[in-house]
Amino acid sequence: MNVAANPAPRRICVMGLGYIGLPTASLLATKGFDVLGVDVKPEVVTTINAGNIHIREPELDVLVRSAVQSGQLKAALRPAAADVFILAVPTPFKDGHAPDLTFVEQAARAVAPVLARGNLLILESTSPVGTTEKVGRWIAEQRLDLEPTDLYIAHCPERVLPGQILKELVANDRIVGGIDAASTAAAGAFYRTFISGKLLQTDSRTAELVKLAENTYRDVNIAFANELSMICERLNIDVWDVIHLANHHPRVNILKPGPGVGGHCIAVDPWFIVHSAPEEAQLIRVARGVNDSKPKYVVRKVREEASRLVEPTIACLGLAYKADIDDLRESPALEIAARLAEEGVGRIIAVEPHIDELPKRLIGLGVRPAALDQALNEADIIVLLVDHSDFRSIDQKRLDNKIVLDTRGIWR
Ligand code: SAJ
Repeated sequence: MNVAANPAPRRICVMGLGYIGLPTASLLATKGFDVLGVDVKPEVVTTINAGNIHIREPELDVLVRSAVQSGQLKAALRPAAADVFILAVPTPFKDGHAPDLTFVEQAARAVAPVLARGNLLILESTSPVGTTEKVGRWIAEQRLDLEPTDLYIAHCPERVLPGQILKELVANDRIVGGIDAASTAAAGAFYRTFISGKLLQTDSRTAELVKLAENTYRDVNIAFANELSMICERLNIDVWDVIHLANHHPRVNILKPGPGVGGHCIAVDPWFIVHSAPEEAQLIRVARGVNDSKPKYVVRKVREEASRLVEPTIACLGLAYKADIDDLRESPALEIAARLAEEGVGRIIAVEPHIDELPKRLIGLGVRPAALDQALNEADIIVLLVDHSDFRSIDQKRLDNKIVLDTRGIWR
């Protein structure tokens, strides 16, 4: 029998104050919980304790400021005793696309000394199947004084879309899977206190695979769209017409092609499935390959156009991994701009309205930052890489007499 869970948890400790941890910590703080947010980076802790934020996400600044001002949210470098612990740390991959669980292990081992009987520990990080059970084992190694049934351990994968995090944090349905039935119930009861979506209960291994399956489904669908775009190019057919018309079928929903798939989730998570079932995960691996090859394909297209001009100026519009955000992680747009510069395809200028400074890698390659207006004036070739709102709304007459490669289909 499990030791009784705290029926009214009050103190929450959130490990990791990134795109998931910070919104979660500040939301819980504004719901009246006493929240300690923990991050390994001192500058992140200082920024948050001053009521500021280190990432951009709509309305997050207001939420964090009010959470900190009310005294309900504090940031620190180390965890402290609490009723509920949430691990929201990155789960990247290492060489060979093998999952890197270093941050999860470090977070689990960091909380182990402060855990007490009846505590609930939730892993929100997207993780390979079996990770939640591993968290339990890492803690057991350090806390020989605790029985397995003294703690409640569950996976509740984050599912929020960057750009809409605060809305989706509350509104999305959540999957909760414990390492045993009591853990599932305890985690479910906790989330019910602050989400309005449905709570769907299962075990931890199923919850882990559900999350991976969601992102992989999207990756495979986008790979299909990307492959279709290359087929259309060969057949001289407009891919956007094909997808628009096909999607009028009641059971067809093809996603959009683009310059490739970026971000820290969709381009990463399918590898966790491939790594755990390499022989079976054939389609998933090929889809990853298709999406990863798209930036090179775009570079080749730009090179073909550039070869017809003498020293062309090429404007790359957008560097973020998707529209209306500042996140450059795994961004295909960034990769394309860098490759164009590396290969000396032309004089490269880059427009990214959501960042203040170009990444060092691009500066080192001689890429110059530009405002949109300036880029539209100076460029011979315009490569639209991100469908930011600022780019959608330009007067299309500005594109006359330019060579335009619109990888997102926004100017059709
Ligand atoms: N993309 C396309 N075509 C499309 C849709 C997206 O090329 O039709 C590209 C985007 O431009 C971007 C990449 O795919 O480069 C990923 O963008 P996204 O908006 O599909 O997803 P993320 O990575 O921002 O967030 C995803 C979401 N997962 C699903 O929609 C199934 C989100 O709900 C997850 O919480 C998040 O991953 C995560 O953290 O796992």
